[in-house]
Amino acid sequence: RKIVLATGNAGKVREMASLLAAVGMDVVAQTELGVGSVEETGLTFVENAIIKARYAAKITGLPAIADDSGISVDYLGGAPGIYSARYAGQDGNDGANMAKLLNALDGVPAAQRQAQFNCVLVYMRHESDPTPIICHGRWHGMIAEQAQGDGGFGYDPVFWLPELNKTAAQLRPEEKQAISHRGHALTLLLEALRNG
Ligand code: ITT
Repeated sequence: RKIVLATGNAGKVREMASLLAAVGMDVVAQTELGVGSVEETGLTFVENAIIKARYAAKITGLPAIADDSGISVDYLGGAPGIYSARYAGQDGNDGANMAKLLNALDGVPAAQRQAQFNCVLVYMRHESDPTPIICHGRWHGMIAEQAQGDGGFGYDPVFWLPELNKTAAQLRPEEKQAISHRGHALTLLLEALRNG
């Protein structure tokens, strides 16, 4: 049975679809089924992921997996967090978002540039599933002084990994998957689906 990936973000689809297909899941992106975006009115990653999964399940009649994620910067009190996609305006422009973030940290020393990515994945069997599966992954790093690398998506070029001396955008897809917030959340989700 098909499962709809409840995201309009091509980067997320790339990172999730192949792994899910590899374990035999028949996944299809919501855009291929004509599902548009829904307003994310929640105050947490969990609430927004549920809103998106529920909406896609309702429109398609299929089980749905949604991803709500973002980057939280210590120096900014956790911003942009759930507002990461809209940090520099409604259109979710990666370049503008990164430019705004680098600007907000201009002159801030390395020791105060800690950040983390969070990813919440929600699996809903149907629109009114009362017990959605909720998985959370986290990834610690720092905000780079400038963007580097062209892999990944979103904020990856400014997410600096001191122990690897690289940004997330300088990792190969399988390297990112092994350590990222989304990779961790996906591992947990697959485990939960296997057990239940
Ligand atoms: P959907 O809601 O359709 O899934 P979206 O891009 O609007 O797409 P979010 O509301 O969850 O998704 O926003 C996620 C934000 O966090 C967005 O700015 C992404 O670029 C960023 N982000 C999430 N995971 C990331 C990753 O692995 N690398 C870089 N940036 C990431």
